[in-house]
Amino acid sequence: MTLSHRAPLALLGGQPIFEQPAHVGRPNIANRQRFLDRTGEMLDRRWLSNNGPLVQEFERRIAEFIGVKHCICVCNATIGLEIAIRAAGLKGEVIVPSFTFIATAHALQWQEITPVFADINPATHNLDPARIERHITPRTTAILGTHVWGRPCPVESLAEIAQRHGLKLMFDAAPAFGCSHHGRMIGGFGLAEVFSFHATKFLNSFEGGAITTNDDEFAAKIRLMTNFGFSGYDNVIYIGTNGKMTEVSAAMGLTNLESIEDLVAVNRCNYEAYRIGLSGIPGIVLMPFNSAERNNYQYVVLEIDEADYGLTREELIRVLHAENVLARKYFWPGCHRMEPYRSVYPYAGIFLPETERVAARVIILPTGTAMSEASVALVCGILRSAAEQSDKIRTALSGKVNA
Ligand code: T4K
Repeated sequence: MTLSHRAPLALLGGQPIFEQPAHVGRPNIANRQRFLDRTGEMLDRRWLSNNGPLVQEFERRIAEFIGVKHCICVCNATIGLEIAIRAAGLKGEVIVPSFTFIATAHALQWQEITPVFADINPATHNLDPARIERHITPRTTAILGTHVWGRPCPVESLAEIAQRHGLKLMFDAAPAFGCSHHGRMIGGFGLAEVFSFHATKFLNSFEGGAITTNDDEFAAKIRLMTNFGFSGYDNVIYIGTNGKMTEVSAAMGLTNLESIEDLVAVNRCNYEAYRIGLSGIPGIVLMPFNSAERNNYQYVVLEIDEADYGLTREELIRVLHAENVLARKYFWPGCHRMEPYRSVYPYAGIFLPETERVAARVIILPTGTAMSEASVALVCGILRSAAEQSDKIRTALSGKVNA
């Protein structure tokens, strides 16, 4: 897979250090045989979707793992968010971070609810409670926080603000499966939380997600809304949609869930290798995780300070991509700079200085079972060489731009 980290950088005339692309979000596939056995049994049963036995088992296991009363699996987290938002009766305006995946905002706008973007705390990349109240208006109905990178939102402060203003509180927990906050697993906070099991998440069910809640009535409503609103044969009592998870997705999810500790261990090992390999490189800060909590370590997040590193984030991305390290810039440029929000609120950035600053500095590096400590060391070697040769790289890049 790899050549040598001593080879010249590809942008300076060398061969790419990685022969095959190293992706952010390469799927983890735990016990292949166990998955195939489950799938074979599923085919024998001829029960492929609509609340089948594998989905029921996956829901039970997730609820047990998190310690939450209800889990409803869905076909993806975006639909999960849409269902939870509709079931909660949100309307008008909902406060969300702009520093999140676009699905958080779109799930609201899709239902003609206005996402109102609030700024983040630059130290955590999560919503900053001190910057929320200025956005609350008579039309505000909820706060929808995202546990960015799987690091928990300031749940208590958000709950206090929500309660004081009579707002609902929900969480986009797409990246946070397997993470805890003050010793409690994420999934039980607010009215509901929504996880993603997309292929790129550390625990995947191909596509998929789950809505978790401790509210019995809310859970019952969500379950029906996920299946068109049907309450028994021939009786529809809500506007619903088709949010059902398939059996084959649940087979994958269950199989990966059985190996969750191994998957976390690999991510943790890679994270440690990055921490050691990046130490001492000026201008690079590796986002820390609180080791007193459970973390899934699925995102390796760097902030690049151009003045100290010698290259901008964009220049470094070009260096990495030339080496076949397909680092990403999540969540650049922020939801408020994407359509339709960019056109509707062209000046939203005035209220989002930290979002804009962080979004311009962040790089996400590959991890997961497709990476090894050795390949992580090579990525770190690239980052170190790039800093040492930043002048040459800038010259090479300006040549490419001018060519
Ligand atoms: N809220 C938050 C905070 C989220 O982060 C997300 C999803 C959601 C809500 C919505 O959840 P879902 O509705 O998706 O369940 C990816 C994922 O598609 C998306 O699920 C994820 N967040 C987001 C952070 O990342 P893209 O547009 O970056 O995906 P893409 O196609 O560029 O793939 C990422 C990398 O992974 C590429 O280098 C290719 C590689 N890859 C991808 C797939 C699917 C593979 O190697 N194998 C694969 O099978 O959004």
